[in-house]
Amino acid sequence: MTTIDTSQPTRKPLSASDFLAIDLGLSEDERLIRDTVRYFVRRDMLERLPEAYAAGRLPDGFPAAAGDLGLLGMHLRGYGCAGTNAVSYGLACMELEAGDSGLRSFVSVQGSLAMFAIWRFGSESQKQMWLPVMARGSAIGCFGLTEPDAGSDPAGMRTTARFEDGQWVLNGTKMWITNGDIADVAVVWARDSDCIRGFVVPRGTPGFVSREIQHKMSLRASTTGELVFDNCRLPAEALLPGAEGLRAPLACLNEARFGIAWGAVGAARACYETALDYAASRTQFGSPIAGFQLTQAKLVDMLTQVNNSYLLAMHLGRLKDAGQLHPEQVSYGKRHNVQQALDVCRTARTILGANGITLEYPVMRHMANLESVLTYEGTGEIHTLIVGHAITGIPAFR
Ligand code: TGC
Ligand code: FAD
Repeated sequence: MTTIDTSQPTRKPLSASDFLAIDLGLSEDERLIRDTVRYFVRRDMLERLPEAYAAGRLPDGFPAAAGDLGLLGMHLRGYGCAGTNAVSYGLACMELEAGDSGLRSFVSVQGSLAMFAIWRFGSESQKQMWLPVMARGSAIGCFGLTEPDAGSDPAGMRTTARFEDGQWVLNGTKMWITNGDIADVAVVWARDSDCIRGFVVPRGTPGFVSREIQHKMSLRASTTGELVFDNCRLPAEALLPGAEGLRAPLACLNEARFGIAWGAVGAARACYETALDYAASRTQFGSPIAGFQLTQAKLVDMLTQVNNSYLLAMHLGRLKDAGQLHPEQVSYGKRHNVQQALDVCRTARTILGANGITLEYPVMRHMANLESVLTYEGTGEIHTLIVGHAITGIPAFR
């Protein structure tokens, strides 16, 4: 007689989005964080994003709302930060970027770049002064590494720091700095006579001005600025005492690149889901376009790209939580997931036809955003070279 094994859990129905049921591997806490951020983005942000994008600014109130939700510096411990695991931080990035890359960018720069730099390399008094207010979103931070003539090659920076009469004197220009024009505090990297060092520069310091970069066609729901230092004098305590050499800012980039590998999955998923819905309701030649084989092939390719990228992000997150993640693996993830997301967005755009080019649907907005995401935090080419170096042992940057 055959017996039925009733101890097997009931199989969950197939999802058209999380097709591989990757979510089954989430802990209860991770799921709760994911659902909270997803709900926040859908309820409070989605409708406002096209307008904010058109106006070229972050949705009003986003920094404080992100602070209230505990998203700012959420993977850091102490000083008012939530202290979540890496997977939870990744899930939050994914849900934010399903809204807009600008939301995830804000959270990346605040938490993974500006706060992380202070948390990892700062003095106790710098941490006490800045981290709790930044975690609440009542002080905004930025991270100034790139310069007009030093982008992919930050070792070529020209901004200088001179120690004179007990003070640091900064001179130089930082370019393309997310939140640069609205930040209350800038973490700035400059070269002294020995090496590259980091400084904490409050807004309003004499000799420091910032201005917004206008007319961006990408990442418009995010503000980008230029920072100019003209004999900007800082007290000795403005130095990040633990940061010495280029490895310090690069360590911050590892954190933010990890979040981008996740965020790109969110943007891709949003475009895939939009295309799937659209294809089901749009009729041509007497049939929904979802019924055409060519459209189904596109949808299945997109589904595969979204699920494979999500699996990769999850794997990197589990490695990070186990203390096993290498920077080169982060490069692999950022490179792959951003490339795939761009491809998904472009395919989704074709399914929406002419409607795909409007702000009424999120596809073109995501596509334009991802052009910045492909370039910042290390271009696709630079991440190719980082992985190429790792597997061949031969650096090919110079
Ligand atoms: P290289 O000689 O390889 O390294 C210098 C020192 O740094 C160490 N190192 C790292 N440390 C931690 N994490 C990493 N990922 C590291 N990579 C290298 C290295 O071991 C060495 O240490 P030491 O002790 O021997 O001195 O440096 P290189 O000059 O040859 O450059 C290497 C390269 C090209 C990979 C690097 O410069 C690079 O990653 N370039 C890309 C620049 C970039 O990503 N910029 C991003 C700016 S911030 C931004 O875009 C924010 S946008 C955010 C948003 O809005 O979301
Ligand atoms: P370049 O370095 O001049 O590169 C131009 C092209 O040459 C790219 O295709 C690049 O891949 C290629 N290239 C360069 N070197 C090589 C090589 N060795 N081999 C092959 N190809 C190569 N920076 C910050 O510090 N803080 C921020 O908050 C920040 N926010 C940003 C926000 C936005 C919206 C954007 C667009 C950029 C932001 N950046 C920020 C700057 C960003 O990190 C740089 O744009 C990026 O590092 C690339 O530098 P670049 O634009 O000068 O390009």
